[in-house]
Amino acid sequence: MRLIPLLCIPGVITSCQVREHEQPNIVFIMTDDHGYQALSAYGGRLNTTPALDRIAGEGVIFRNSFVCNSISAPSRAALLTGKHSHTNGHIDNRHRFDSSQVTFPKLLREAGYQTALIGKWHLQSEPTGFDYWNILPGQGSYYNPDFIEMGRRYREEGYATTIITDMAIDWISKRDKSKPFCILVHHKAPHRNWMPDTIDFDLFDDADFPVPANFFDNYEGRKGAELQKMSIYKDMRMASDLKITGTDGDSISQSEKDYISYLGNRLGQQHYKAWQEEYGPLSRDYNAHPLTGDSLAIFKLKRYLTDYLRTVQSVDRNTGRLLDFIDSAGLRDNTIIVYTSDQGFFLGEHGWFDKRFMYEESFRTPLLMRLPNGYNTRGDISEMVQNIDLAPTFLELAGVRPPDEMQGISLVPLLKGSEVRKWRDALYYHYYEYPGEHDTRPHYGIRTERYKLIHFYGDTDHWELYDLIGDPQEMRNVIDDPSYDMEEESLRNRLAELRRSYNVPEEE
Ligand code: SGN
Ligand code: CA
Repeated sequence: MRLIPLLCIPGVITSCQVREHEQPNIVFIMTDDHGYQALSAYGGRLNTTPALDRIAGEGVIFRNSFVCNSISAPSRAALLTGKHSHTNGHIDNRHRFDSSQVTFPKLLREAGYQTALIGKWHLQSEPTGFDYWNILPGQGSYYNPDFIEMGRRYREEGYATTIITDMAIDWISKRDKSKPFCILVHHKAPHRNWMPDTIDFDLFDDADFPVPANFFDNYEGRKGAELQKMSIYKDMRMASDLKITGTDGDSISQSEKDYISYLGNRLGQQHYKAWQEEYGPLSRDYNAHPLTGDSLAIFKLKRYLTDYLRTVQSVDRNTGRLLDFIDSAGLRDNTIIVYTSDQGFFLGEHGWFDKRFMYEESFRTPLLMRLPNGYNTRGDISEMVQNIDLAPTFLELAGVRPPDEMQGISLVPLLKGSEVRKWRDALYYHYYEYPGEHDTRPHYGIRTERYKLIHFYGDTDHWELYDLIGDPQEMRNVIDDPSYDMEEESLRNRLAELRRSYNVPEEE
């Protein structure tokens, strides 16, 4: 454990062991596309995640945690910089991160931390601010993934989630023990195309997943929701997404050809055999009794959830392994464990997969923390927090004053259990990527505890207003309902104010 030297007066070393004077280690675990609905601590009924629940059970669970732009690279840039997308410049997945920017790993390093990044990065430019980095190129592969270790590209045998966890444990074991450390353990899972570890093939075989009440949503009165291509029924691919091959008969689609050749190149003999044994019979059964209409939609939903949740179980098991290692290495008391995802995900709500929207399932993201000694809070934290808050939080924990230019708010007062009289009462959100995969239209908006106002633009120009108390699933756009006129006006003003306070350019 390292103490901030200025606060240590020789001879009174015990006074330095007061919580505020320690620099805790930081283990920042992040997954890619893990919706809170698939994490049992959030009350989901789809699966059980004992290790992730353990973080919440021994620490805190943020019940109202959100992102500022629900897509991978922008979310990662916001996390590193503590800034909204328009400020850090990384507005969509196509950009290259300006790595000369101030980020929390750089500042931690200056404050004496040893820093490491392992796993998904997705920012195109090389990582900066890390003593050690080993990243998946682009989206990375589930099986036998390529890695780029400090500039050297090579292939690692095995399953990505397990490999990334092994690497994290290895780095922590071999670190310079005279310094505090911060490690980013960033998984690929459970990102599309949801390829489970072969050891998880028996999971969820007999599961009877509930079909979300709005699975057959017709998007009436919600143009933003109507304009997309992320329908499980229409847009999910039988072969690469659902692993059901041969449905095109003799005229095999290019997408199925690509999937088969990907498997051949990536899986290696042993995994390929297990893969065929798992999905061969499923494909044969399906082709013997092909489905159409609603039955096909529900078949696709269940097939999707089965593989998605299997990849989540591997994350859970590996996180358990990492937690056990941290505890057995004697690091428990002076280490903060943070678990989050780069954004939420649709698991059949509105008939969808993917994210991008400011609607609840993708706007929210799980956030769990197990706290080091001296931080007394346990259980639920209900304040609205956002991914831009993590950078200032990590800095304050390390005794570093977050730079004024960071737009997030440190969560430390919430973690200390101090009475927080005034917390933010509104969140700003902005999604930009268009045209792009899934066709989600660009939009920005404001969310308060009760309401959400969204402006969709681009080749559309319309507003949506939701009253989340009576309509948590966002099925009724009340923008034209006169009984909401007053709320609408006040939300429009508040949104304009928020945009001014975050210096959003007028034209965006
Ligand atoms: C891939 C996926 C998309 C997904 C994006 C962005 N298609 O392109 O479904 O929205 O990644 O995801 S796939 O067929 O190639 O799997 S993100 O999390 O990296 O932003
Ligand atoms: Ca993602």
